[in-house]
Amino acid sequence: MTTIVTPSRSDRQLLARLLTEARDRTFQLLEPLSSKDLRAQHDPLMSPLLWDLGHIAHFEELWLTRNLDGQIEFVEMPGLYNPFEHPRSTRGSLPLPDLERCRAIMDEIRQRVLQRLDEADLDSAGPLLRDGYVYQMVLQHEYQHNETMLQTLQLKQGQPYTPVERQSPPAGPAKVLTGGMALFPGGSVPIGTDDRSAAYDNERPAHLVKLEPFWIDVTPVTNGEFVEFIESGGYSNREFWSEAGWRWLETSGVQCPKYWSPTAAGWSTRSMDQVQPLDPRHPVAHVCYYEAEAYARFRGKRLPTEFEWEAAASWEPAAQYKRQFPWGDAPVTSKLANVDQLMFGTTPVGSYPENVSPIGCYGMIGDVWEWTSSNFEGYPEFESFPYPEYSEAFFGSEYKVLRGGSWATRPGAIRNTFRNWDYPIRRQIFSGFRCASDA
Ligand code: AVJ
Ligand code: FE
Repeated sequence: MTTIVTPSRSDRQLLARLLTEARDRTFQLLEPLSSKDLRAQHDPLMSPLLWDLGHIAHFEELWLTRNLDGQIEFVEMPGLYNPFEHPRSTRGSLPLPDLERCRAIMDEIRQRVLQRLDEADLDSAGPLLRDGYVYQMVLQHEYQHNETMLQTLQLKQGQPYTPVERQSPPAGPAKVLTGGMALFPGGSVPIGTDDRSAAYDNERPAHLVKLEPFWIDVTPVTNGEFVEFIESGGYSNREFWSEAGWRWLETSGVQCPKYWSPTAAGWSTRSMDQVQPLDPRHPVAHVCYYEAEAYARFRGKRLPTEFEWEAAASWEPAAQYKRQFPWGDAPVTSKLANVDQLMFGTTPVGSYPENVSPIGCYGMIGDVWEWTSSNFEGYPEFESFPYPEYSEAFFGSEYKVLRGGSWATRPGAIRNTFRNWDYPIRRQIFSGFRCASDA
């Protein structure tokens, strides 16, 4: 007797495993927290962690049960967990169910989701189910909220957060390779993707962008390099700052990256519960767009556009081939790059020797998100799918694009074409940058 295993059968098993794995990680992150810490609004910028939890589950219910019965509108998301009804700063006063109750709701939803998955037609003609797209979307939603939760945990008031499991950095000294720049020869470069199995609507469609030759930093800007900016008066030298940047600087009074403190022995930084002397070899983190922009001017450089960033990360000019990841098409793992959260911080630049792009840029994926000079806009012929509130609602000049993922990004939510965005003043995100210049 032979058993015929259809591809969609194994796809279903894979998706079920991924859903379970995502949930396990979500709960692992929250394991060390008291019920008070789960409910607290630790910062006006962030939701209570209990809100993220309930929101993750109700988003999943909306897309993996209700939407399979007939198209819904995103605004039908239940009131408590609808992000558009409740701005983050107000979520601390919502009557959120406690962890036990929330967990029961999440388990109940998940059971129904897995039942539906058993019958789901992943070979469907419709783009929502075909190749499991909607499942990949829901998975990435949970992954992204994990990173949001880690921003909250880093901001946490009271006792600093102590993870239950922590990875140590790769052995062996990192190659010291700061300060260099790589040349991108320019030309017509494919940007974005036509993938419909996992990519978000904002990554589509693939289209050619004509680029002039440019230089781009081989590594993200390091703490050591950033200290030179501070020590040469970077935060008080008007000429390095854009008008909006200078306004931000004057109102915020900022003098260094977030989570840095001056001590008698020099700078120290905090990553979760670990306060350490500033390691000059790590990429600078928790800087806003304006700080990145000012630093670039200080060096006589500029920030790359998101297209330059993507070209430098993905394009093999000689082979005319576009890689999915800087190192090639092998999926992201925490062996290849500092991703997947469990490092709970950055690593020295160059710690992952295989994490190098065709033109020789290190660490484009992992450690820190990288600010680009681009506004978050739809690509030519952008089509909103499956709901405008993920991307389209945020298009415009208010948001800047960040690329490349951070140590807090789960591997399933990062690739060369992935676009993140935030306000240019935000610093609680795991954000750094690298510079570029015209060739
Ligand atoms: C893509 C990170 C900007 O957090 O606002 C989560 C991801 N969208 N739930 C965000 C997201 C809906 C989004 N970012
Ligand atoms: Fe969300």
